[in-house]
Amino acid sequence: MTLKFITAEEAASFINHDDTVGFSGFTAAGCPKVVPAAIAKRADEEHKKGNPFKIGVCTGASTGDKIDGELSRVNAIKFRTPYQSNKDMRAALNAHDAQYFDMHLSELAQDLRYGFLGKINTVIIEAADVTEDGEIILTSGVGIAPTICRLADKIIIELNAFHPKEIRGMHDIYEPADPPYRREIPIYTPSDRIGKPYVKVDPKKIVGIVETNLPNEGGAFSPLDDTTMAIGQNVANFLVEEIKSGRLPKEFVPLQSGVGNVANAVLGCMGENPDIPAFNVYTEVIQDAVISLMRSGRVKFASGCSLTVSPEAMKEIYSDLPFFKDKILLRPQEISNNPEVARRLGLVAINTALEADIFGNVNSTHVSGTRMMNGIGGSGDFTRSGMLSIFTTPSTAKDGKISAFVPMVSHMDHSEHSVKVIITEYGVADLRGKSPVQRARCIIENCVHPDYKALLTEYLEMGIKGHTPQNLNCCFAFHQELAKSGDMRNVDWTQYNK
Ligand code: 0RQ
Repeated sequence: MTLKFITAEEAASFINHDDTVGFSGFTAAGCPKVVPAAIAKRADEEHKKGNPFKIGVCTGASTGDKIDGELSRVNAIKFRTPYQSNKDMRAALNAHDAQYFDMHLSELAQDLRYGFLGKINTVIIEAADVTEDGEIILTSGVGIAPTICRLADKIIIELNAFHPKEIRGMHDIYEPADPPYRREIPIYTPSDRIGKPYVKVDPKKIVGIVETNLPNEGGAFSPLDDTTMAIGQNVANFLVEEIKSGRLPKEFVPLQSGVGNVANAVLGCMGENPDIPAFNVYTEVIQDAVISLMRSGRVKFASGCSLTVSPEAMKEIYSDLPFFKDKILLRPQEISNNPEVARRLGLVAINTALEADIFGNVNSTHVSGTRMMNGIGGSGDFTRSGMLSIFTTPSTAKDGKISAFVPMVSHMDHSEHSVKVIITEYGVADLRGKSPVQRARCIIENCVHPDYKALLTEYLEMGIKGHTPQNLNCCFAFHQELAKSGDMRNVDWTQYNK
């Protein structure tokens, strides 16, 4: 079958109002770029003519600005799942212009197959290569691409020459069967290859190919500050002690680490620590630190869902593919984040909290309980299933006006039953085996900023009876005070405990 080349505008004409569109990619890595922009233009034109034009958007995780940014700025998103981190998308969903379903990333592909989220009409897939018999070589992110390619009626390919065809071999495409036929996922070490290097589709479904030559969106990391470095070092030192005491095996276990500056710094600090053996990574986003640690031999292998790296790191990988290709596997998020595999491999899972309460519950998503920040992403997949689940956070935000530790989280993503360790720039709270009151004392002593220690100790000592001494009159006083005076440090318990 001869494949047909079309323009981005022609591709956009296949998308109709009310469609659900699936996009390849995971973070900005592997996302299509020119067709989404053409859809946004089309939506804008339809709106100006007085016609409705809004679509559902399903992709692996967050996207580049070309999808979430451009589409939400023209109010063209009806429904969005499973994760986002774009400021305009965030504004749209907090204003209810778009309905957002914040979900565990490992579950999306199967929920689509089960039919829980309705039909996917068309998919737009960024590819490094495509053959006439329907073999698609993905680029730097896999996400849900294999599943949505199978489920959709129409496939549009963005063939992006920025990604070399020689990337073939870096992907491991595998889709489990659905119950009652599902078997174990046969991954026993992070480097186990279980699938194919390509996504195979019926070529008749490919309605057109749009040629591009564009790098991934998304930028470099901020320079490391003292707080980030201190958190990174506290994590590395804690893990060394865990190995020395025999609670972690001396060969170590694979590591999962979340996205962002803190996660990147943690990996960097672990790589530099001579008491931590060279390690494997089994994670969702492979960040810059992993690439430099591969060069120095400190990271042996990385399995992930995307190469969420700076443009410089991407260039380095593509200029030396023979070195990196046998050290990296990119898998669908159903596999990279799979709870069965995370539990089997015994991951150390390190993710970031927005806030935590003194009893060990973690909020990763909602500012002051109401405003969505990004979403739970993969943090729940790994926290619940890893061998050792760690949350990191700076002890304060906004110049100290916000404490990361509050009496009760204003929204809960990870409960006290899953959170094992919390680490800030001040130290480590090891919550394993502790009662709620013991956990609170441990967090206040080791993690809380000095400005908030007395306030939180007073809260704990109010004389409330019960296993978890939560004072229902004033458990949200920190948040109320922030709304009232703009500074949680101004809390006066007598004003709230009435
Ligand atoms: O605000 O952007 O205005 O400066 O929140 O905070 O400290 O820069 O941390 O960028 O690592 O984000 C939890 C959001 C942390 C992220 C979260 C303000 C703070 C700053 C960002 P500014 P930092 P990060 C892998 C795993 C959930 C998903 C996940 C996240 C901004 O890590 O989305 O883990 N995690 N996925 O000032 C009000 C508070 C605040 C606060 C911080 N308590 N109240 N604002 N801020 N604490 C990724 C994937 O799944 C793909």
